[in-house]
Amino acid sequence: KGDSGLSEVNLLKSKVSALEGQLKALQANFAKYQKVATFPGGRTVGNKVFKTNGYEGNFEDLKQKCVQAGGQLATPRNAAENDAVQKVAALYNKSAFLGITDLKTKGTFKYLNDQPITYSNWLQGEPNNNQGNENCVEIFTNGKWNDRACGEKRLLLCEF
Ligand code: 293
Ligand code: CA
Repeated sequence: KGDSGLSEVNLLKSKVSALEGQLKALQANFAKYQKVATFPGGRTVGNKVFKTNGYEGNFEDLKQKCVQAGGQLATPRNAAENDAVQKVAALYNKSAFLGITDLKTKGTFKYLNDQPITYSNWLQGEPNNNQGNENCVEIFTNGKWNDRACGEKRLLLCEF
């Protein structure tokens, strides 16, 4: 099995070489589509893409539109993600609704998967549940958060 072992190694070498070429081409093409995805109203943080299309609607409308597109409402889970969402909102000079509410557990804000939030960036004095009717969260163009009535219209900003 000396000879057949060698040719098997050579076969594998050529297959690895072909895969290396395919991977390089795929990486270049992926880099191109990352640019497409983020121009002009998008930002990436790691593998997450945040994107708006400029549409405005109430919370339920925006939530549905993100899911329809294969994503969900933007849900910044750390300062880097919050910065990215802030930059997209600032591009349009509009506040956006986040994927966070206290609709099910009044007073405790949770992600749309019902887990309690582990990162927040509330403006001083927020959340204040103004008029007892603020169960959604808007992010201002400065990146700070405010609880706001879910029926208000805000910028669509999804994550993928
Ligand atoms: C009140 C007091 C304001 C505050 C506002 C928002 C509404 O009107 O200072 O900016 O509530 O919290 O969401
Ligand atoms: Ca508020």
